[in-house]
Amino acid sequence: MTIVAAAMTMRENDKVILSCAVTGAIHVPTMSPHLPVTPDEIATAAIEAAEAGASIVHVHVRDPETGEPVTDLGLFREVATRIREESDVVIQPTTGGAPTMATSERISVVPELEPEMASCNMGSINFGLYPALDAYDEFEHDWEREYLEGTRALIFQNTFADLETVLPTFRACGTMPELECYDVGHLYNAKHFFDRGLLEAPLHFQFVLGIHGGIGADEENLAHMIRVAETLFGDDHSFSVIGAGKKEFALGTQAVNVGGHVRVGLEDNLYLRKGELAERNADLVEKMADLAFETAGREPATPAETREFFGLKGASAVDF
Ligand code: KMH
Ligand code: ZN
Repeated sequence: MTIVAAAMTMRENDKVILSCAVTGAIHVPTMSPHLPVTPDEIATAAIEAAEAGASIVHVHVRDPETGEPVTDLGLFREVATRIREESDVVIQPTTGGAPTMATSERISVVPELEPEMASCNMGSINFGLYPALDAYDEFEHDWEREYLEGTRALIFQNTFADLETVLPTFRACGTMPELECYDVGHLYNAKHFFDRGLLEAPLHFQFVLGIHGGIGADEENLAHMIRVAETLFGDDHSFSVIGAGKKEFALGTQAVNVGGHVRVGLEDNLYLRKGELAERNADLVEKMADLAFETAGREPATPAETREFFGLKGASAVDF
């Protein structure tokens, strides 16, 4: 299938930047015994993912006892410090947190850690996790059912006003925003802020396909997002793709074949293949690295190459 007709002008990189999102806030512990929960489990998963080829690790934290997503800055620092003891991987904290958290709470990790990079969500959406309830009769922890059920009536809020506060915070901290776009309109939101000077090149997008409330995880949808980004941003941008759920590897392969980058990890997908839970985040990274090489001859970028490509301030400029 020809998925992008015109020649691409986006920023080129022969290597593929693999990100690994090791735990997130979408899945609950009942869904997989392999979901990292404690700071030690999260850090170990991140270190192993880096060893398998990820040059960025995307980090959320959870209550170590219950696995509930939290924004505890002490836990973020603990995880980051522990990763840094053993790896030079780019540590990318979330500012998406969980759809249940306030925007002001979610952004607080940026001024606290002043990381090289953090996720930045480019628009509001419904963020429905409740369909997963059908697959489970019982839950390990009391909070899980209510958490999933609550998303039926919840908006993941990232308004224009929110972004008018969030984007200057990134800039003040020297933190590069990775722009999470859950639908095509979010690219136009990014264009709006780019034109106003609140975002500056180079821009790096994470196209998130497959969230219930955002664009579906289909090849045609990804091709469309790539085309729109190309039209709006040309050589000012690069992109990576999350295929949430079972399309993780199909959409990842589509992305690498046209010069894009890929995120995998238990935040987005619990399965290594149909019916087989992934035991380690590193196994997902390894599988994607193999696919990228087999289908496009692209090797994983090292953390140093990723820092250079994005112009990140570097690990030595970060205090953890
Ligand atoms: N949870 C994903 C769908 C964030 O943490 O800021 C996207 C994400 C956003 O990782
Ligand atoms: Zn996340």
